[in-house]
Amino acid sequence: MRKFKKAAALILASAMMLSMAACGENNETTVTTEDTATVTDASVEDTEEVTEEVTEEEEMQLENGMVLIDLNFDDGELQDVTKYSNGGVFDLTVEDGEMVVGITSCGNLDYANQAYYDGFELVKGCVYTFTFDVRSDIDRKLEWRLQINGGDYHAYVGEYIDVTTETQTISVDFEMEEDTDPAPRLCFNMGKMEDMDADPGQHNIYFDNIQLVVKDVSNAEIAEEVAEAPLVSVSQIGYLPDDVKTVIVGSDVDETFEVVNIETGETVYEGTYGRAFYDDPNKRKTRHGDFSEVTEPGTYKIVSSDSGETYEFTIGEGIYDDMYKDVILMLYNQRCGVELDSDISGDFAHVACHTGDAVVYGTNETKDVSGGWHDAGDYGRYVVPGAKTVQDLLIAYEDYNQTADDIGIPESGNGVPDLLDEARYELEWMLKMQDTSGGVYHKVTCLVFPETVMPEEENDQLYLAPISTTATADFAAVMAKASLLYAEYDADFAAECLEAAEAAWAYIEDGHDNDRYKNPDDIVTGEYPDNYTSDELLWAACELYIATGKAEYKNAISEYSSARTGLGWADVGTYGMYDLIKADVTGVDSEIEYFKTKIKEEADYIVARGSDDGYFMSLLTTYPWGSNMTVANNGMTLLMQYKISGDASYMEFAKKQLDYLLGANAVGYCFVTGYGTVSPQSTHHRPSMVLEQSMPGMLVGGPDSNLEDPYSKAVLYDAPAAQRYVDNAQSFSCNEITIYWNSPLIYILTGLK
Ligand code: 9MR
Ligand code: ZN
Repeated sequence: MRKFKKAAALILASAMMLSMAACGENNETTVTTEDTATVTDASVEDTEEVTEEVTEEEEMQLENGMVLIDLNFDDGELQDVTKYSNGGVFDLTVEDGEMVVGITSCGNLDYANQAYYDGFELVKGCVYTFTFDVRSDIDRKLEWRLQINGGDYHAYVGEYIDVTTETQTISVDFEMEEDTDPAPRLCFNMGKMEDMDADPGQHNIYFDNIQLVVKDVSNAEIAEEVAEAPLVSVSQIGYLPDDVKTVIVGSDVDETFEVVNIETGETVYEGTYGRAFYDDPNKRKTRHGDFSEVTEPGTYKIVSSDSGETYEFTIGEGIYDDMYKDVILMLYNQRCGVELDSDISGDFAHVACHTGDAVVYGTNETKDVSGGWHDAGDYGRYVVPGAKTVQDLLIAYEDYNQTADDIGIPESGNGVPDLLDEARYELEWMLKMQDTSGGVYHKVTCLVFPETVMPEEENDQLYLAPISTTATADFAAVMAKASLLYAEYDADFAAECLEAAEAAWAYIEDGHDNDRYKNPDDIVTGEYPDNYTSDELLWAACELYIATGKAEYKNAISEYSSARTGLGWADVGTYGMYDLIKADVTGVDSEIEYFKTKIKEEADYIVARGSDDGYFMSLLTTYPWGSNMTVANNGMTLLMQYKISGDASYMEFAKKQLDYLLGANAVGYCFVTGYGTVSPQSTHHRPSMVLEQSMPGMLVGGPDSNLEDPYSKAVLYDAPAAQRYVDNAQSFSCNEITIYWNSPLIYILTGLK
């Protein structure tokens, strides 16, 4: 099996970044310097050779005297030094070959004014010299630090220093005592220092010749060999006996495979792979092998004659049962404003959080909006993604008659299906998020993201962010739908939902169809921005028409019928179209026909594109933040099309999307925590970070080809698109979790289990 030295690759990464910075090159393409290796990014067909070159380079790369940070500002550029303010006011410029921090206000925190720099590495055991020149218009303190860029942001090294009008050269030697960090952050904190009685007012601080140099590599610890993902993959959970079963190998070697029963050691099936084809998202050749003939329940692995073997998996009925409960209980564990029961949540139990009233942003008014689910690894509660999550639960219940009342939430056994009970927890909160005008507040969060603390320890003031069209329309849609589904269990609640839905619609119709959400300057939590609102309006109109039969909603359906399809938090059109098709209401025949063609087109595209992909994905080479949601949503579209058409081939392809999420992918992960042989351990989920164990049943975001956090930028820059995934809590764009990534998984599991 192909192995590589992680540290070596990382060291080379730093060197590459340095040389790219030197030649002003931002994109990650071929870098050739005289005495370093040549690493090609495009067409890495012969990976073996490239890997060896990287390994050979390792000792040569980390050597005494190597300059990792070199900021002299001589060319008038900030050289990627970035400004970050937390309540302070300042600007960052370069004048006369120096970096000038022009401070107007020091705010309230020592990091209220911060300048930072990323893009280097600190290797365990290595000794470094950190140097810079600094002076200031006034005598004051500042703090410099080289810190972990995530979690508790602790400093590896740093100090508070007194700066004066005289230029001083600060020079510190230090050894990196902690584990190698491929993506630390250098920062200068210039906010309110402890010894400041009053804000010192306008002043400048000047920096020059900021350098980090390798001083002594003799005790540097080169990381141990790390095995890459297996080249042969299947779902790590497994297959129902009658499933179509495919093994995927990322190689073009002409080889065969055997399905081996783990208990008996016997080979129960011998197979051959199909043709090899180039798989662009993984930059290598791929082959598929079919082992559907194996139907006998048991535990197996697949051994390929040349490329190694898969992890164990099971064939049998009920293989998803435990996971199914946990992915639903994940929502229970995200409940806010209530104590979590330790019998259900185990170590993740906690007392009620976020119980204080929220301030309506820009007013003195306060409001109780307790309840609902925490969105993700942060504790914000956002209406837009909450509505998607609720809808996924509602249609999982409706489409598959999923009336299970034994999932293990506190309401289990109350005679109401658990999917409805869990969804109601969010719906009750959403009702509180509606203003008396009918409009719905976009979200409730503190001004900034919380530190790495348990939810009850986030005690800053909560704010209700302004009303938005998307929140109001999404709210109208799920409330209208809820009014139908809850009627048989609680007529009063159903009536309340419908009234709220109609009030929300009326608010939009009243000339408020233009409330495009944007974070106010001082609220920096998740934005969920979306300028395109026709799909939200279509969804609301469809659900309201189904619930009431009123002409105004029918008219709105035709007005917005050309809206985009989609099942994300931003594109929601398919929800309305699908429900309208299912409800088969009168008066909208032509729209229903048109929506059928739209959903079919979408499903056919997923199948057509996915059939040419190594892992049956339709994403080509763009894996967005939360790509696992796209995959799960594609599974939903396919299951919807199966329901509409009765054509089982769509269901078969939906199962391929599930297989990918559970291990049939190029990175070798079952993306649901706690399940499969290899699942994410280090998730960007604050309770999991505090407790140093990942809560089970969470679907992580997955590969993000756009590298949207510093950690993934540092370690994945040379990985092909579909392999830009890293199991590290600092990588919030790969390894966070959300309620609306779990919910499409709940839907497809409900349909496929
Ligand atoms: O899921 C969201 C993703 O589609 C966006 O690209 C990203 C950046 O805007 O934000 C994601 O949502 C995050 C939200 O803003 C705050 N809570 C955590 C969410 C998941 O990372
Ligand atoms: Zn909370």
